[in-house]
Amino acid sequence: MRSFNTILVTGGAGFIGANFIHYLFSRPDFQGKIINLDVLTYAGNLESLDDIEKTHGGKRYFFERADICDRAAVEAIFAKHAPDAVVHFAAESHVDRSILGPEAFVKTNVMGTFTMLDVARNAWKGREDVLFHHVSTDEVFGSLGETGYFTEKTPYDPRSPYSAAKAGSDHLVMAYSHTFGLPVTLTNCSNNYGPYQFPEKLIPVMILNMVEGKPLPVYGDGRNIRDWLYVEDHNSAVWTVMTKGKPGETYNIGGENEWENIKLLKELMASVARHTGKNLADYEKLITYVKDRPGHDRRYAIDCSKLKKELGWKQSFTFDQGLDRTVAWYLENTKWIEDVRSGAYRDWIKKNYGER
Ligand code: NAD
Ligand code: TDX
Repeated sequence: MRSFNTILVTGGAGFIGANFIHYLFSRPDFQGKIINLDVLTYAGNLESLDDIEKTHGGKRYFFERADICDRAAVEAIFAKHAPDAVVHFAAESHVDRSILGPEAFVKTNVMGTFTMLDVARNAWKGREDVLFHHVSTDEVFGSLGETGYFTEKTPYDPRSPYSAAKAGSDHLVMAYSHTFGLPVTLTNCSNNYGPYQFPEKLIPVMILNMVEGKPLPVYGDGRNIRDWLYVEDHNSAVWTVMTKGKPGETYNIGGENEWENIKLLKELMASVARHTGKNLADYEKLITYVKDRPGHDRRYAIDCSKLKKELGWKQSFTFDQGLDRTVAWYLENTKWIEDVRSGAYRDWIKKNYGER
């Protein structure tokens, strides 16, 4: 089992990264330091880590504002903190935004990943007691029909600018392993949900629109299928692969929990209704079918048996438990929601870190 002294987490102010930092600090077997490298795009929010900053700031937790495409800045962070592991979450992550403006996706996901890899290779100079873990998505495998699953051997077939740029980053990671011997692990995960997810993704959009009595926009016929995983289960899988995975290998992570969007929405309505005490009918009347997402992948489903069999990981949260926690979190954390939506938080960033 590998252990690490100093872990450089990129994108730690985003949804999964912030949950990962909370998760690591809750683990008794991790006593090292975490460096959070994040440029704070619209999707990055340091409020998600206020409690961590208070408890561990300046001792075991350090924030560094930098762009992963900025080689000099990344080199300086490596020189200052000497990490022995990188967990690379930073990315542009929203498919709809990649359709509206693909360039940022190519820059951050491809060039940014290249920069992280190349700086790590130069800083680590052939060391074997280090690890670069790359966090990727099931979307690189394309779209499934009614049957079948993505395995680690499924050929890549990305179909949106987001998934194409993530596929590019995955190829670079494996190339750095094969060509330069950089110790890497790579995971491809299905759709995550949970606290701190930016309200542009399906589940938070729908929860907040229900509470505010706004239309619930269902793309196309609502019958696209996603495999949903509670974010803490994703992070326990990432940690399992980092500590026990074989360098140079890829592992699929999934919830084994497929839902048609429209059916998922009905589950979510029931959960929100339980929390708010409102009638289900009040939410059902908000369902609004809208124009489909261009190139909308029909079905994703992950076979994660390699991770389960070889490394002994399993999911800990049922879908009911995960949804219940997520709904409760969005109903309670109104300040976080107001701040990420209003731009008040962006003003705070400008004041403290300057214009970027
Ligand atoms: P997110 O959009 O919530 O967060 C991304 C974070 O990266 C933000 O804090 C942002 O400020 C930071 N960032 C963006 N560009 C940067 C740059 N150039 N330099 C430094 N920091 C930058 O994303 P997320 O949903 O937390 O996803 C994290 C990772 O997991 C991504 O690589 C994504 O592809 C992958 N993933 C996500 C899901 C999902 O369902 N959300 C599923 C599988 C894989
Ligand atoms: O308002 C909506 N209405 C709707 O019907 C939104 C935001 C989405 N949808 C549909 C599109 C998808 O079929 O819901 C499904 C989920 O959509 P998203 O939340 O945008 O996620 P998806 O496109 O599946 O991608 C997510 O999972 C894989 C993450 O955003 C990616 O970062 C991750 O790699």
